[in-house]
Amino acid sequence: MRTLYHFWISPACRKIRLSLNEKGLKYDLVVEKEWERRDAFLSLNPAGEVPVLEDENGVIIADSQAIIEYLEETYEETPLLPKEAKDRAEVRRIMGWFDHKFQREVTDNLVDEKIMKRLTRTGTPNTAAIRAGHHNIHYHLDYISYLIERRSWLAGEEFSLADISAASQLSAVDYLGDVPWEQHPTAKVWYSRIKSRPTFRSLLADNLPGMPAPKHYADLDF
Ligand SMILES: N[C@@H](CCC(=O)N[C@@H](CS)C(=O)NCC(=O)O)C(=O)O
Repeated sequence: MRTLYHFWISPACRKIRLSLNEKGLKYDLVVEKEWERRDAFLSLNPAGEVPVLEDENGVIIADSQAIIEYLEETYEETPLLPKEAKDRAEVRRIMGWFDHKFQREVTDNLVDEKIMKRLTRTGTPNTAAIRAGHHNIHYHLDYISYLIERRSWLAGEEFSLADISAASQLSAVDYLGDVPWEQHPTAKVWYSRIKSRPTFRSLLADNLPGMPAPKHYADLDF
């Protein structure tokens, strides 16, 4: 069986869960509290980070981008990257935007401060960081609206890994109720289209022990 070592609220892990779901690949989820630095997990990934995928052929891959490329090259039936090199480059540009820029400017400032610090008992949330996260998210939602006003999906006419990367980040912040959807109706419509995909259902069923999701989180007409 295929196994994914993950943590619920991790955008990098959500990116892999969504990609496996879109490709119709079955897998078992193992919750890995990576901060506990288990020897058995460090032997799978010396970087000590989730996600880590153990494929049914025994191949073990760490790092979400490496896993994504492996899945695209190994399971080609449902491609999540377009054919043309210029279009693939645009998908990768937008993936980078959300995996790194959005993660740094928004997710780290909100999810890490409000959830991960509590789980890992590494101090109290930094209010300046939280304020910055609330401020920065508007710029990113404006950019999503700008793209969606010109394209069907973020990187072009097809749903792709660009939408998966962005939705993985936003869904983690939405778990906190910190996405100002009302002020960004075009971005909200884009997210509701993704939220209603059957492949997204498992993410909407997440419930962190002791931190239940806000009502609208799993609501398709939020
Ligand atoms: N480059 C890695 C980073 C993933 C990552 O940041 N994972 C976080 C959880 S979201 C983690 O495991 N952090 C533990 C650590 O930094 O030690 C990837 O894309 O898979």
